[in-house]
Amino acid sequence: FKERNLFITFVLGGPGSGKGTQCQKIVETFGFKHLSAGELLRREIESNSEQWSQMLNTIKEGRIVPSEVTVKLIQQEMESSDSNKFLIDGFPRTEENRIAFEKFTGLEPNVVLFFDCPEEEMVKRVLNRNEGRVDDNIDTVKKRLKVFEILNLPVIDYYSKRGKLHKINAVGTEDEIFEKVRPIFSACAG
Ligand code: UP5
Ligand code: MG
Repeated sequence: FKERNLFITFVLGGPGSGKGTQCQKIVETFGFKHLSAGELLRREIESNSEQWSQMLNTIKEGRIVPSEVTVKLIQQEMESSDSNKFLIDGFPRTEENRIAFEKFTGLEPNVVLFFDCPEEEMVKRVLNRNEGRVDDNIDTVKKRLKVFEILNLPVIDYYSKRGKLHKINAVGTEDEIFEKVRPIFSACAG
């Protein structure tokens, strides 16, 4: 990895804050490789891997899958990609995730985005999504919000203190929000 001179962006925010939506726009405009940790886990469950039933339960409960599982999936994707610019969406969820990623990959993010969205708006978006996700129901959303607040906010705080955090108000249309994202990458990853 070290020799590849990678540019890594972590994309954080609560459930339904628009991480996936904005990542798609960043990919179209700046040509990053998008890796959604949640998507990788859902794909792993569908492929009937050894731990699929445990992972499915964890996601239904809105809890966090063990770091070694997620980090391994992300690392494999990065190794098999020829891109140098990665958007890692929805990871790290916990301080433990963050430390495991640093330890196993030897990498740190260049930039961290945080889509800051009010809870009512996040709930509304998730419940409207209708893509058949097992965790898009009111009970699980409430749990996901709690887990976000307790476990992910400390990670966000960590990157804020290190001067890597870009906090973006995630209320508005998708295009309005992207106009706040664009300058971050125009400046550093053009
Ligand atoms: N939408 C988007 N932008 C909008 C806007 N500006 N105005 C109005 N609507 C907007 O958006 C959500 C919905 O809102 C969509 O319908 C969209 O069209 C609309 P989306 O871009 O999908 O939001 P996103 O932040 O990506 O929401 P998501 O639900 O994917 O976030 P989560 O963080 O909850 O889900 P994720 O897939 O990352 O994780 C799922 C679960 O996997 C976790 O709860 C956890 O159990 C597990 N997980 C781990 O254990 N470890 C990990 O490292 C990652 C995940
Ligand atoms: Mg998503």
